[in-house]
Amino acid sequence: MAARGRAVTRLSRGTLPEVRHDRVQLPPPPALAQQVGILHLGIGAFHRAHQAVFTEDAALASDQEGWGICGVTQRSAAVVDQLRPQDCLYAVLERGVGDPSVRVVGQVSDVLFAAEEGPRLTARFADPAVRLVTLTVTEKGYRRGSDGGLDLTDPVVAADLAGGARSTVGQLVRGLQARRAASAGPVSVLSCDNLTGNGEVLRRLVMDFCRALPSAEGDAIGSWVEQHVAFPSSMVDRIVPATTDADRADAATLLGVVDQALVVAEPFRQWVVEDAFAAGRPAWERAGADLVDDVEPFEQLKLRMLNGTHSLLAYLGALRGYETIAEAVSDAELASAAQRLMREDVAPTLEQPPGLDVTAYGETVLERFANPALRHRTTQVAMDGSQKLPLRLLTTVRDRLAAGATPEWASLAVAAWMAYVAAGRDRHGRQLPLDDPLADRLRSAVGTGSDPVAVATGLLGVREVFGDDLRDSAVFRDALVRHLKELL
Ligand code: CS2
Repeated sequence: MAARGRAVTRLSRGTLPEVRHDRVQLPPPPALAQQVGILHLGIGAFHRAHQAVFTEDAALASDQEGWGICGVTQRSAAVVDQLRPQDCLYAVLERGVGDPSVRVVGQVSDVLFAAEEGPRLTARFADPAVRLVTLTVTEKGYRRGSDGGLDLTDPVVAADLAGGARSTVGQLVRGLQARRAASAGPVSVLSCDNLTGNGEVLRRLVMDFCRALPSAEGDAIGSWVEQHVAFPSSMVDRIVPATTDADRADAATLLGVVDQALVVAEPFRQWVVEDAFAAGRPAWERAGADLVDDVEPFEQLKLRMLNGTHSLLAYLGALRGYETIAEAVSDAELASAAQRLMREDVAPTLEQPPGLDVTAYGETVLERFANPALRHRTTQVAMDGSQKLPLRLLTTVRDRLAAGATPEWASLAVAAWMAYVAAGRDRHGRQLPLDDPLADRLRSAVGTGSDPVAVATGLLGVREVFGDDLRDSAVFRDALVRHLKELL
């Protein structure tokens, strides 16, 4: 491959000597991560920039072998093509204030494409050395119905119940069945997605799947899961925008070699994990993670303050024609809306997490959003609104309504999502992508998209998003219509 007129080698174990040792943090020797102890479902950019980094730092700090990661990609073989030729090495390009920095991570030691390598996946589940299954499959990957349980009407789930293993929960249960058959021992399943009570949620989905199997089969695996599988909760935080060609070019200059599996991230990272594992865990506390008894206050704080505000800025920002979150938050009106959402709507609903100041947390969030070097696109955060809003904004709306208050700013955020769906264009007439598993339903719910009352009523009728309670709340509807009149 040629770049800037010179031959450029691709990153791999064999080419590590060509990496610029003076300015790049190199991975530990391969022995540290050779033995796979973690099976990770959903090896996208987020996992590589977050849990893999914590795990490598923990292994290094405690000189602990046996927690190498086997990454599973669910939907596309592209990740395998990026990682396999590089011996699963990749770099994390950190963009903060000042010059970017780069490190090469070696904690991932295997990667597989679930759709084409089913037997290898099963073998990993059945391997006693694997003691932890971690997940980043995004909100929609859980395939929950409107009651929060597994959506048994989902065709992929139905196919999995008939013997397949394509959905995340189907894959998990089929894998756990193989583990049981192999007597491979207890295991922990750790969700690292932005869901409230993600451990409990996942346990419920797994049990729902077991119960929907033919009864003898379902009983057998269901009671095995109850006895042998732990589902700790965790709160994950690091802003990881989609990698661009410009990022890859910058990283190549810093590294001296080309990395096709590069990920980009902000310097900040946080991981709060419920310390309730069935078969051990890496010494993540040695890498700066917080191992606690109860994750819930941290999850609420993060989802409502950070993710809720992120969505507000994404929809309002995209409508105003801003390409990035940093541009959106540099607009004084939007920054003020973000602040007021956190202060006036979210903060009163929060339980104070131990050792954390909610106001200071909010300020840090806005500083992180203002990082111009990240170039996190508004339309990326705007994706999958139907899946994200209930968790990050509608929880706040419900709590405020129950307290007899009008959630003005949370309603503005929801109205901005509605306007984004209904208008489909920013104020310069440029098209806004509607990337959402419910896209067709949402489009038909908004009608012509220009009448605020019709837009609010149509979208409030999407039960998976709003339930019956919010559809029927006059206070919420009035607030939405008021904001939509401005926005549309
Ligand atoms: C963002 C999150 O895309 C989104 O919905 O709000 O991915 C956010 O960047 C992370 O949760 C930060 O930890």
